[in-house]
Amino acid sequence: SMQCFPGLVLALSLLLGALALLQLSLHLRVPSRYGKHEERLCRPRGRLPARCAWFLQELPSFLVPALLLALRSPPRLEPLGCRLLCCLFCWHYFYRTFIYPFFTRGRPFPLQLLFFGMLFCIYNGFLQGYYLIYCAEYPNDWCTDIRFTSGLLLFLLGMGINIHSDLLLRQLRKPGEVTYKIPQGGLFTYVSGANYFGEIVEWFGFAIATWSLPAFAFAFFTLCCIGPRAYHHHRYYLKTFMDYPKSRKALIPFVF
Ligand code: NDX
Repeated sequence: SMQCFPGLVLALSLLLGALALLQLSLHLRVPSRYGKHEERLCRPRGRLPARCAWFLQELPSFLVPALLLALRSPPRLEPLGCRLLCCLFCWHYFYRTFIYPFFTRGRPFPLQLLFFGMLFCIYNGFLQGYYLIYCAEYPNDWCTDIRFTSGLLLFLLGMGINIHSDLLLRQLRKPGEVTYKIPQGGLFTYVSGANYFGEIVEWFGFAIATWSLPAFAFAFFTLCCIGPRAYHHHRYYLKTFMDYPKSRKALIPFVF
C-alpha cells in the first residue's frame, strides 16, 4: 500500500505556489478568456456547452481524492485527515461537479481552458487527497483546537456565500439567455466578486482547519486566480453600466 513521501508533498505544494504566481503574472492585467472576458463570441468551434465543460473540468477534483480514499485499506475513514478530506474537500467538489454544472446558464466554455482546468483539478485533487490520506497526522483533540474550529467556521461561511452568490448570478438569466446584468442582493450589495470572495474564504478556512502546506498553497492559488478576476469583473461592470452602484468594491467588502 501507499505511504507518505514528505518530499513529494513539499515539491508539489511549492510547484502549486509557483503556478499561482504564474497565474497572477499572466492574468493580473489580462483576464482569463472565458465568460464575460471573451471577445470573439461567434466562434462556436473549440467550445463546449457550459454544463459539460464545468462538469468535466471539476470532476477530477472529486474523483481523484475519492479514488484515493477508496483504494485505502479499511478502516478508510479512521484517521481524522481522511474524514476532513471526505467532508470538506469532497463535499465542495461534489457541489461543484454534480450540482453547479447542471444549473449553470453560462456561455459555452473554451476547450483549451477546459483542458488546462482539468489538468489543474487532477493535480490539486491528487495533492490534497494524498496529503490528507497518507501524510496528515492530528492530535486526538484536534477537533477542539482553535485552528480546527475557526477554520471549519470560515469554510462553511465561505461555502455558504459562494453557493448563494452562484445562485444569485444564475437567476439573472432566463434559460438560453447570454446577456449580462447588474448582480443584486446578498454580498453583491458590497462587492462585484461575491462568489469569488466566498470561494477564497472557503479555501483559507480549509487551510486553517487542516493546517497543511498543500491546503495553504491551494488557498493561495485560488486567491491569485480569482482575486484578479473579481477586479476584472468589477472594471467590466463599471465600463458597461452607467448606473453601477458607486459604493460597490471589487472583492473585499468596504476595502478593495
Ligand atoms: N476553474 C478554478 N493557468 C477554473 C477554470 C479555468 O474551478 O492554465 C480555476 C476553477 C482554469 C482555472 C480554474 C485554473 C487556471 C487555468 C484556467 C484556464 C487557464 C489557466 C488552468 C481551474 C492556466 C496556468 C498557466 C497558471 C496553469 O456566460 P458566463 O459564463 O459569463 O456566465 C456566468 C454567470 N454570470 C452572469 N450572468 C448574468 N449577469 C452577470 N453579470 C453575470 N456574471 C456572471 O454566472 C457564469 O455562468 C456564472 C459565474 O460566472 P463568474 O465569471 O462569476 O464565475 P466563474 O469564473 O465562471 O467561476 C464559477 C465558479 C465560482 O463559484 C468560482 O468561485 C469557482 O467556480 N472557481 C472558478 C475558478 C477557479 C476556482 C474556483 C478556484 O481556484 N478555486
